[in-house]
Amino acid sequence: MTNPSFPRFTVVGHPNKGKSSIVSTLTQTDQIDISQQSGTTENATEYEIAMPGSKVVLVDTPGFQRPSSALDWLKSHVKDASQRKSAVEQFVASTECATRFPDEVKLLRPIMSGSAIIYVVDGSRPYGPEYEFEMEILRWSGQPRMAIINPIENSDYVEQWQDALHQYFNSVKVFNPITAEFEKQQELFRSFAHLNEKWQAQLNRFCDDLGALRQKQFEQSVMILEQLLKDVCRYSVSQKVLSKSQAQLLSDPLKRQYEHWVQQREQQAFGELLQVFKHQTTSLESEELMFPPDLFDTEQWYLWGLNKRQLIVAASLTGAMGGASLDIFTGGSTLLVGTLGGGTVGAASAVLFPKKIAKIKVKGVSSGGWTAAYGPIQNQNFPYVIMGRFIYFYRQVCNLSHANRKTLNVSSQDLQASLGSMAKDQKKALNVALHGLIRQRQPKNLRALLAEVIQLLPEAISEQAKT
Ligand SMILES: Nc1nc2c(ncn2[C@@H]2O[C@H](COP(=O)(O)OP(=O)(O)O)[C@@H](O)[C@H]2O)c(=O)[nH]1
Ligand SMILES: [Mg+2]
Repeated sequence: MTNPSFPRFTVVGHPNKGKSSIVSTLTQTDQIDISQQSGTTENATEYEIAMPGSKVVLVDTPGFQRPSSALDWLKSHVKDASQRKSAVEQFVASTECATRFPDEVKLLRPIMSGSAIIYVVDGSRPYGPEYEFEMEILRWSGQPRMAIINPIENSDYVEQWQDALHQYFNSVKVFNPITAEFEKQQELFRSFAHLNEKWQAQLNRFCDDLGALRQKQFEQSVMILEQLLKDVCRYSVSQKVLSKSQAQLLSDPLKRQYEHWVQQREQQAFGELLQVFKHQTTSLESEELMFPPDLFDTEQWYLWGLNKRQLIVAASLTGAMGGASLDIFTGGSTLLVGTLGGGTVGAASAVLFPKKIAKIKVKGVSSGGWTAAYGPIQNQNFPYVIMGRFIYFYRQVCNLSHANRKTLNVSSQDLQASLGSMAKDQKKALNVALHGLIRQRQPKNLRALLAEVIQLLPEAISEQAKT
């Protein structure tokens, strides 16, 4: 049994009101069964949320099944209000009740051993007197209690519920476990702190720990992206053969091998990200986690990375095209870059976007024989594409509640607008760093820049990802 001095909350209510969903979201685990099937949760189960300096326990329970008869039993065992709490204790200990009211006994047991109560209702369904039996039983327990209104389909009856619930509960909150983002979850824990004074300090500490964990998850995500970019920008594949003509034949197979590796490497990064956020059941192997558009369809790349004009502007800021060619495109003035004509864009893109992502290189080896090599990458947009796709996925993962069991996808997302909104200095620094990767350098400020870019992207992406 968990030490009762830790804050403990038992989540109770009618079946199918989202109790398990709330526990899943708050404990940040997707290992809890959630289903439309009534009776999915059969036993009271404890879930610990252990932080470096604090711990909270949530108890998921089966729903009330026979609250009206259970209340009758309780009423028949008291003479006056002073005996109510001990009647509930008797109820929990009684073998007769364990047979007649197994669900009620299971859900009341952790409450009577010292846990606070979280009562869950559905704000999209009307209030009705049938809920009063269970609320009355909970009141009899004498334990600190709050109610959560879960607006499952809509908020139509939230106000009506609030009026009723306030008569039975110290505190009433609206909370949707499927859509609640991190801040909402943290806020809910903060409101738990007011339920029981002796837990207040621990719960505040716990909320601070949650914030620290979140920050750590962010930093780990940035590191995963940084490593991904470094790896894909430096990757190349080669093979030794005997003759030049054999080497030339290797162009296609090497290219395929190269592309496959990059795709796998990207998937690996997505998998690492899911782990950081403890999404264990979201499988990367699933069909839905394919990543269209094909990474190597250059036309599609512009959707992910920068468009041609943005790349030219970025390149001109960094001198990536070399002084001479830049003069041709801009008439010698970077001020003109913003007003590039179509022809100039075309000419510049020939420099910036070699037809192939990478080139096949065939070389004679001094010790005899030939090598054919494919890679590393040459296309300037490549790191932007990798970055854009990763951030899109990151946004979904970090905002995905653990009760939300939908399959994640990466769909075509226009990142141009958001990258375009970066300050000029930032844009330039980022481009220098990414260009450095292509030139096989190790830019020192890359991680800091990526952290800025990840934070900069608009909420629009997470909004879109929610639906
Ligand atoms: N759309 C939506 N569905 C929800 C929400 N909360 C729960 N559900 C769904 O309602 C069903 C019952 O949820 P569950 O957590 O198992 O309820 P419990 O029986 O009270 O534990 C599941 O299919 C959930 O996916 C919510 O806030 N929004
Ligand atoms: Mg359940």
